[in-house]
Amino acid sequence: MTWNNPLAKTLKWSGEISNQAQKERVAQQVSSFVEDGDVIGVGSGSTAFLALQAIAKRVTEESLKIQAIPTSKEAALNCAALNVPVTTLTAARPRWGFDGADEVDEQSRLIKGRGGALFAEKLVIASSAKTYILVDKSKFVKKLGSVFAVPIEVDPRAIHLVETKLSDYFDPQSITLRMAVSKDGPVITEAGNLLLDVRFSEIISTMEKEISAIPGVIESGLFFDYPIEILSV
Ligand code: ABF
Repeated sequence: MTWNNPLAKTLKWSGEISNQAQKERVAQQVSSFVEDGDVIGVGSGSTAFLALQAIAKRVTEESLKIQAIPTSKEAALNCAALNVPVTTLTAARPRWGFDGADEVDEQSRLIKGRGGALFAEKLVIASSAKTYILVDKSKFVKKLGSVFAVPIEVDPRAIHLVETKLSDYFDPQSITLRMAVSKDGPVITEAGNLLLDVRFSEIISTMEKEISAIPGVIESGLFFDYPIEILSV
């Protein structure tokens, strides 16, 4: 019996993709790295979405066997829609992976997490031997935090504690609880947590570790010391 994948027709990026031509070029580039038998970490965001499509095309055309480890439910659904088999970090270690970013500085330090999937993104990046960070030119900044706030995922029970500690330790310019687009309530992450978007006057190299050490912080969107390679046009 033929199985018509019911998800295939759901494959569409919600909204407009900024700098799409540049993102498609890096997506094409990363798709050439796929080898038969690969286990690949699949990031979130529109650039990763384009890369996944380019990879799925090669997989179909060349009958490659790969497994994906998605970093969000959305990425998992896209894998399903493209007939890319998925596995988990408990079952396999990614040989490599790909993901996007919001900001990249001159030392290849990143801010990630605009889509709210930073926790899984960090787990997959930290578990992979290498992750290609796919960025268009708009993502490069001289000073980290120039455009985006730093997202911090927080257990709801610790929201006051974390806000207090962040204010005591770093004197941030602003701390905002991320709200749903409908404004009806806060964004709840896939792991059931809240997100704080924090603007700092300066982001220093010890900050990722210091923020993670606050009880109740799940992860921050600072990605400082991981085996990554920036891929841009
Ligand atoms: C994910 O998608 C996030 O960590 C980052 O915030 C975002 C980048 O989105 P896009 O590729 O759509 O610019 O990688």
